[in-house]
Amino acid sequence: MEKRWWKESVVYQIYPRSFCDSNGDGIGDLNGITGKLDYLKELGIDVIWLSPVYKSPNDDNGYDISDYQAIMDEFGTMEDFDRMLATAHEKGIKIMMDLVVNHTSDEHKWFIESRKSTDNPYRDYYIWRPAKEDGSLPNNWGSCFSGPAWEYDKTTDMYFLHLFSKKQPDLNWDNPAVRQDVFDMMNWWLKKGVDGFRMDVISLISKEPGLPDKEPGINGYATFNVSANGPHVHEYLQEMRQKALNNADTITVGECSGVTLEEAKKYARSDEKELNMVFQFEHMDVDSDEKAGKWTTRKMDLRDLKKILTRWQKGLQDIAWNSLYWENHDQPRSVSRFGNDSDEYREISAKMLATCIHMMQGTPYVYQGEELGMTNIYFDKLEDYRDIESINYFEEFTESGLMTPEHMMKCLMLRSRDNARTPMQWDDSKQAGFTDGEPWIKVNQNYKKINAAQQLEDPDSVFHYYQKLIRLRKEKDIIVYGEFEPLYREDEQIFAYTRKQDQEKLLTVCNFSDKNAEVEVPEEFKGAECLITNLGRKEFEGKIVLNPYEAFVLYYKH
Ligand code: TEU
Ligand code: CA
Repeated sequence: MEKRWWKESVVYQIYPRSFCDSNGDGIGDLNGITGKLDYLKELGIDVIWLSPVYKSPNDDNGYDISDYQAIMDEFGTMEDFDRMLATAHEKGIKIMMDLVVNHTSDEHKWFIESRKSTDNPYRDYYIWRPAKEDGSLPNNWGSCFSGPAWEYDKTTDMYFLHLFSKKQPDLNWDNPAVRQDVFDMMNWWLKKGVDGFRMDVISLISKEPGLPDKEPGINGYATFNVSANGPHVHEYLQEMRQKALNNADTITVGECSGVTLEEAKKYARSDEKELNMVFQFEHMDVDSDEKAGKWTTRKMDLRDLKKILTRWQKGLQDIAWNSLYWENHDQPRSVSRFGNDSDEYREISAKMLATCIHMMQGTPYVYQGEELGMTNIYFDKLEDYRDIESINYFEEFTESGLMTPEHMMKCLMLRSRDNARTPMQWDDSKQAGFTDGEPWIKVNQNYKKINAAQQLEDPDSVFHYYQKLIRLRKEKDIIVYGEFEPLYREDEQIFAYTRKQDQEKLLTVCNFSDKNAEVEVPEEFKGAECLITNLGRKEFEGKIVLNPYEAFVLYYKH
């Protein structure tokens, strides 16, 4: 397998609004990030994925961009950005930008022009359609944030497409001028010295010709994923590779909603004609409901999770490259979702989850606070929520009678994106050391117990466990490149697998349950060395009984 630095790296995602506020306005900012680079250096990560910092009216917290070449007022200035980039580089940390080009803000100058008249030069930068003959919407597609994906604009008596909020009109990638403008913008950032891009919903950029109606979901609209993996998406990404990405040594990951294994082999094929890797979502849907999607209180069945991750591990082996993640700014906290956030098991289960994901094949991503075992916030009042998705769906589902307010509130508590967006917990001072002012979203009240300062002091903390996993990756090539093979596929409590490469092998065993679990350590690991474990076990031979959420990794060299 080809060796690549981006395969050997660990990426850390920063959601700037919630990371660190340097000036007391309650909103995290670029200078706040610069001040915490030593913390990240200490953790040992190689690359930062920076969620959007561009100029934005913040309808969707920066994922609605009104100027790709300017910094959001609340986050600072371009000089602040340049200083952050230079300081990161001095410390050997790379910066990966969030490229949000499926859509812009409706306040972007292209859209302001586009909506003026049907013959404006920017008209075809977006997707405009008249109503159907009977006066109904152009098609039945829905927005990811509830309601239809079409917004009426009276100036030209037409609708524009928005797969996300109505302040996020979709760009028309079939227009070569759009593509060229995007590539020019990417080159401008590459010239500045950024090291790559995480590409927001890049799987959605090529829309099916004719924009046909699709199977409707629970609220009567087809999901935004109907636009995934469209007819020209690979062609456009290959063009992007040639016209922009090849101008630098980049790391790229496509956020690919609706991606299948077969499609991922095209996006992330090892011939490097498109992207280095993709974020797939199958394991994020493991606790979804067939009809209501994420808005459910369902718990996952471990066997489903194993089946999904095993399929991706084996399916991409030697063909393409995986990204590995439990969390990001769109998902609830993993320790609350896949582990156990009770006082008794929070730390142990956070370490178990970290072991499980970091020992697989692929590039691991750590989302801010995950390395502390930060938990869901479980807001129980709508007014505490800030996320457009949570607020819109609460209104739509309860007003239409699809769900009772009580049930919908329970779903939000478990699934809202705001669970991951509460401020980073730096220390036990007021507002968790995130800000001197009033934070834009409430701080989780468990910050006195769960915070970075305390964990930096404690050699057994979740932080130091992540640090060790990251260090091990630098010491043992097999953690990056070894071939994956699952064990005990039908076991309902244990996720175990091996990695093999030449004379070396690894065994990872994780108990995902709050009960003891019996496991037989394979003969071939007799006498193996333990690389890491979350409960201090010393004996690893034959039949052993694992404690709740126990995990360990054995290493053997012939
Ligand atoms: O997310 C798009 C996406 O497919 C989802 O992760 C989606 O937001 C989630 O499933 C809803 O529950 C990206 C960004 O990561 C997200 O923050 C933006 O809101 C969205 O695109 C629009 O830019
Ligand atoms: Ca600030």
